[in-house]
Amino acid sequence: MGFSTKAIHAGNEPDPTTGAVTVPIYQTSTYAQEGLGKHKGFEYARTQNPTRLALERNIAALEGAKFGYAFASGMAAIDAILRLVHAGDHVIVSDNTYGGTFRLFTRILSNYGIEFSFVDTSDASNVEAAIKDNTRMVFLETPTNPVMIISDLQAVSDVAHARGVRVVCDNTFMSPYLQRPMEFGVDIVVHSTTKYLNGHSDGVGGVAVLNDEKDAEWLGFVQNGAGAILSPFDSWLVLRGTKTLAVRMEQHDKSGRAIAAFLEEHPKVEKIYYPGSLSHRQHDLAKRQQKGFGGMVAFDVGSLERARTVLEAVRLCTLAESLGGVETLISHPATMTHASVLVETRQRIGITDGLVRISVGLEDTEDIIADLDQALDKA
Ligand code: P1T
Repeated sequence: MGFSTKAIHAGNEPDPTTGAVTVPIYQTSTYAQEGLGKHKGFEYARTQNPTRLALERNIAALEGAKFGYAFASGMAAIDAILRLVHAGDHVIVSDNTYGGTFRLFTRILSNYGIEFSFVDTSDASNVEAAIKDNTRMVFLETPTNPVMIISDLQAVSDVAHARGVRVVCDNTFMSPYLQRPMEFGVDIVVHSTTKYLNGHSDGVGGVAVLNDEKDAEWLGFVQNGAGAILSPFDSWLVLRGTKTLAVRMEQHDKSGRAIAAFLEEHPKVEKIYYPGSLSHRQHDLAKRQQKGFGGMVAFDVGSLERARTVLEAVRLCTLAESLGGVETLISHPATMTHASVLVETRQRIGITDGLVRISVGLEDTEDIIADLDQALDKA
């Protein structure tokens, strides 16, 4: 079955009571039981909800996984996944991740005896070298937010599995349409559904999918036990979003490539970060494990002053955090999404004061380019 067929039908069976072709929003907190211990598989809405279940099945199918769990945000999904490790365990993390992931690991979870090592996972031998006897997880983000560093999913999975370590991949930037990490051996895939999966900038959510039965059972237990579930309405919005994921990603990818090419030639732009560009040092790897390059582009204009000018001069692009929606968003990682990352780390990775990030939306490509062009002219 093709990707779009799955996106439209997996988990989306017509409603058994009415035949409604769209899964209804089951806005209920509980379910009537026929007798003690006699029910239809639904007891209480934190534990099970048909709309959420439909979404979990849908995204699991798109990533090629058996099990899926939807959470109240991408961060809640990542937090739940980290409940698979315990005090005294060690986790290896890509040294460039979304700032919120870095903050969760270093400011919250490290207080509970979990040890984190941030390494450059773009070279699998760095991961291999960082594995210790107590390493239980490798957490990858690829491409990374915002400087688009790629990790070789197969190579990292191979070195981790050789030592019995599970591999998690945050696939938010690509969506399962452009990259399916499990096909390269990754054990758990996580998404902020807030982004491409929802696609319309109207809901916050997260999802984790996996195949291992024991880990899945525990993740389901954590979802219910800690309770950071996705609401029925937000589940429904994401279900609606994934139906058009393929066509949206095609257009994000098409415009992303055109805008990266425009920026690369622009005299005011010192450097661009886009895996689709031939100048990206990992272009070949990106081509191997991704179906396209997507709509996230970052570029450096050399100074905070020039970045501010661009960010404040755009008219069509909206200055805002987040990404993956229909409208083009522009942001300043150093002071916005990655403000919680240590300054030294930011400098080393390339998150400079002059770095600007664009989430290329679905407006006409030439309109986005014209807007960036007039804003860059002022810088
Ligand atoms: O915002 P939330 O749904 O909790 O998702 C967190 C998250 C996780 N992983 C990646 C790769 C992300 O980019 C994010 C959120 N990112 C932004 C809000 C942003 O503007 O980059």
